Amino acid sequence: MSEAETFLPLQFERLDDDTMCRRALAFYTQMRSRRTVRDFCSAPVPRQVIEDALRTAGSAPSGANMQPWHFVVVESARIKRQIREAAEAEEREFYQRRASAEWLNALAPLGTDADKPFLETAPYLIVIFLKKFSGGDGGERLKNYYTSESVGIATGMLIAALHNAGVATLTHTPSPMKFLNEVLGRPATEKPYMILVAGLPAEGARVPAIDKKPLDEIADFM
Ligand code: IYR
Repeated sequence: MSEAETFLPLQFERLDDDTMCRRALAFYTQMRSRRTVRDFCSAPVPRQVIEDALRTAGSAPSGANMQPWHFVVVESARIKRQIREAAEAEEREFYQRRASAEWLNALAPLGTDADKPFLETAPYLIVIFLKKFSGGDGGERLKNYYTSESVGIATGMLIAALHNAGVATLTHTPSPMKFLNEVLGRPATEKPYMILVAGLPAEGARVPAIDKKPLDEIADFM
């Protein structure tokens, strides 16, 4: 049997129904308290928290287990400034020219604009790259599969892990994001997927009065 075909017994904790229900509700209660934060303070967060949250992200399922993600954690004030400058240049283009009226309308309740001070104030910018290819053992290129699904799942798990640890996040996607390859020295086979801004909210931070749809609007049972 080749190494690829080695199987091990599954480690699985069988829960009774009561425990399942209790844990599902407890997790939902915890997760629904998450809000996207746009106003960060510069208070530090232990590096260990970020490392363990990234381990959680790295445990996500992925197409053919290719794990088509790479995370660059930016703590350097100099690099954060470079990212802010490049991102704000793209955002000014977006808000002044590229965005349709319909898009700007949809964004209005969020109160966003081209100024992105959080790119410098937050202690961490976690830049997530999507890897179209993986390096094979012999230096050859291996194609990855379902990359956007895989990286989306890993990113969701990262957000949940950080929230669970008391870290606020903002999913930020300046468009286009190509500048991140250059600033962070990542190869052209990697596509910038998102900047996850992570840290603690500023004192008195406010969030838009928006809500999530109820279950009966987002799900059907047949
Ligand atoms: N990237 C821009 C615009 C933006 C777009 C969407 I869709 C949002 O949900 C939020 C913002 C910005 O960051 O301002």
